[in-house]
Amino acid sequence: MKKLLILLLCLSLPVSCSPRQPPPEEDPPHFTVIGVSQVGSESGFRVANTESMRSVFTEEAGYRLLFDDARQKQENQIAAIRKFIQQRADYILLMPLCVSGWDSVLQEAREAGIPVILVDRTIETADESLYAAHVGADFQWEGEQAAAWLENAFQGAKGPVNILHIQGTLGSSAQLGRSAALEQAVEAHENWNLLAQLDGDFTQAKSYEETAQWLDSQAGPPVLHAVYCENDSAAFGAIQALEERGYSCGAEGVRIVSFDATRQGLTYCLEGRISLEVECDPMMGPLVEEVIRTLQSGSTPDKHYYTQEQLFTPEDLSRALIDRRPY
Ligand code: GYE
Repeated sequence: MKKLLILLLCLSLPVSCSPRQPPPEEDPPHFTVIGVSQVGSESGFRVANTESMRSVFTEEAGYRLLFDDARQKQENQIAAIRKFIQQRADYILLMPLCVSGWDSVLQEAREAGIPVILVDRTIETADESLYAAHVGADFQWEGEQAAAWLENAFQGAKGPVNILHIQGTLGSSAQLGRSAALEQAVEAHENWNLLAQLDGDFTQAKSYEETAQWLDSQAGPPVLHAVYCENDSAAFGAIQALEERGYSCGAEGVRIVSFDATRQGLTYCLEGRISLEVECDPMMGPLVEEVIRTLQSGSTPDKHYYTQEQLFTPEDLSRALIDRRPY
């Protein structure tokens, strides 16, 4: 009877009576939590930029990545940042759609003690301390390179130089810098004519639609000397609309200037259909990680880290060089 009682007691208290102790729990691994608010997936540049973040901030390297694609809407980016704050991210990476309207949500991040790093594009704010650092390209410099190339290409032109301008997402720092450089160059050249500025939104579809519509709305086919496309996707859309209407793009026809230098953009350039590619390097993951390490060590990073970029014309290119590029 006594034995039975002990047995029943053991059954009701299995843990205390169990002869084997459970293995001691290991400490949970410590991950640095990174919230990424990506603007969208509108272009080859953007897809490569996301890929670069994903390949650097891996669990093997000690990170947990919270990723949000805002589908080109600022309100989605603001909602994503608030979600990262709730999830207690250690750092927030923001690729901002446009330059304005970030102050309140960045203040919320600051109150929660989460440093925000701007990636690729930058913002305009009266309080620069709302972000820890910015990693990206100098868009005005890029635009100036393109304008200088156009100046050289049309140096001897006797008559007017007619330029069509396909802009990127209006109000983004990439658009503002690249557009400003062209506008200043147009101001500086009496014979440069800006025929129209169309909103290509950094996508091939929008650029195609806007260019086709504009061409079709003119009294006759306009004389075009150059099209300044603010990214490769815009160039693909514009070229498609132009070629469908009998224009030839290249040294003997309309000079297409483009930004990003993606593999596909450079392929068009090798074929001669894009005359100039201004590189814009999306592979910023390693540089962003350096900034995070600097912050983790308690030091203050620089405010801006600029990517190194170059120009390409058809003569600079080969298939092998294009294939070697990471994007
Ligand atoms: O040129 C374009 C993209 O912000 C630099 O955004 C970036 C631009 C890039 O979608 O392709």
